[in-house]
Amino acid sequence: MIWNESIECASREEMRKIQSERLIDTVQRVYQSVPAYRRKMQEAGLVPGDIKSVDDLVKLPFTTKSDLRDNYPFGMFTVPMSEIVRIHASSGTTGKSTVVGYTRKDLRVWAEVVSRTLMMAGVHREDMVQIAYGYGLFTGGLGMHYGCENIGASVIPISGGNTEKQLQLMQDFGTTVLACTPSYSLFLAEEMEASGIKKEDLKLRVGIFGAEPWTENMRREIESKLGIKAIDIYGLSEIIGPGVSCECEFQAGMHVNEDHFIPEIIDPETLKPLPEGAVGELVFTTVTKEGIPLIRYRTRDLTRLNFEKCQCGRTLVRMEKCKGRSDDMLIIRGVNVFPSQIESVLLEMSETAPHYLLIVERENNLDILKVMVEVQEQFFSDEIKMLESLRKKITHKIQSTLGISVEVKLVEPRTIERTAGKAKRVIDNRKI
Ligand code: DLL
Repeated sequence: MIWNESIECASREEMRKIQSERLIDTVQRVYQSVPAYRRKMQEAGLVPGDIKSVDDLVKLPFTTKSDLRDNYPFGMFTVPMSEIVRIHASSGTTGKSTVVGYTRKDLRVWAEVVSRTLMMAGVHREDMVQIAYGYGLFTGGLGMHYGCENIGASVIPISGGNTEKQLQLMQDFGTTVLACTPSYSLFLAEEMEASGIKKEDLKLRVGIFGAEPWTENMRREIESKLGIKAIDIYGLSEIIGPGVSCECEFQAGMHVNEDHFIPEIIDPETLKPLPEGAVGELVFTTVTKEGIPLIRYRTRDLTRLNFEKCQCGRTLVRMEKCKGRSDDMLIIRGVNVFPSQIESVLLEMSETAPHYLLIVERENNLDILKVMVEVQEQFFSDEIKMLESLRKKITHKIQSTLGISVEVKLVEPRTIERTAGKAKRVIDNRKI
């Protein structure tokens, strides 16, 4: 089943026409209402009239996370706050989060694109969908929620965590669709095994997994342990949240909802567009968003595009599974973490040196973040009590900045390796 056949199966010419009309309108709107965009376009010697079709997209300047930080919190919004009905946020590179706002129409578009992705995954109104993505500032929970309601499926808005209850409701309510991060689905599978629940005891059929990178090997493991079809869903808060793209039942790349979000692939070094099929950094331009439209937003995710028609009948361009990032962002238990966030916490404290090492492990399918921190000479003491209270203080500060738990280990001054070149701050031991 296809949710919106005329769009999802449109010819390339039809799609380009829709994109061009919407792009022209978006560029006009951002130029008029957002000083930051007007300035950037003026610097590039552009006026909105120069953008006549999608072919002119490449003329426009890029937008990055730092533009959002510089205009924190609402400076990139194109409408007055009275039009904004929802706010979400994700991690910024330092202390300030990346904030996005939605108008009523934006929420309708979001429900529409998530509805399409659910149908791609083979979900329908008879399904019972357990949403174990976090609800709150993170876009995962609420984003999936309204899409599910829109197609008429029954939603269990359980949010993340509380594993015992997840398993209980899965059995009692007969959950058929599980939506969560792929690593959490494996954790659930392991807990099932430990508590003697067999996959045959459940009615699970489909999993909609995203918000973090995962491999084909992980897919095979999840599919066999839970007895389901595991579907990859992609999105980012800046563009809308989940629902930017998703796999169909053929699991051969994620169909991008390109009538709303136009993708491009660029070389992250030269910033030049790459030829069709090449791997590079994914860039999106939103062409229907009202609250915070983004022009050529650099996602930092690396992938490639495939414009061939899919076996499912959809013509929406497909993006391959993400192959990594062009920056140092980590995703720990679905939460985006920038090493610079930890650095800024340490810089604020007099007891610590800004020398640290992050070690990421996956134990029982759960990500563990260990932070080794160097203590300043004058604060380093042999007294265990004092060091322990300092460790607790640092742990608390880092946890409240990142929003996830961390294990902090204090180390003696000058023990973290110094390098002449780029410091190696992260050791990621997860096999993903
Ligand atoms: O993670 C939105 C989302 C929620 C997507 C639920 C899918 C399901 P952010 O917190 O802003 O938004 O993080 C966005 O997460 O730039 C990617 O690096 C990564 N990411 C998201 N989906 C995938 C995926 C949500 N399927 C960042 N594969 C993005 C790999 C993903 N990475």
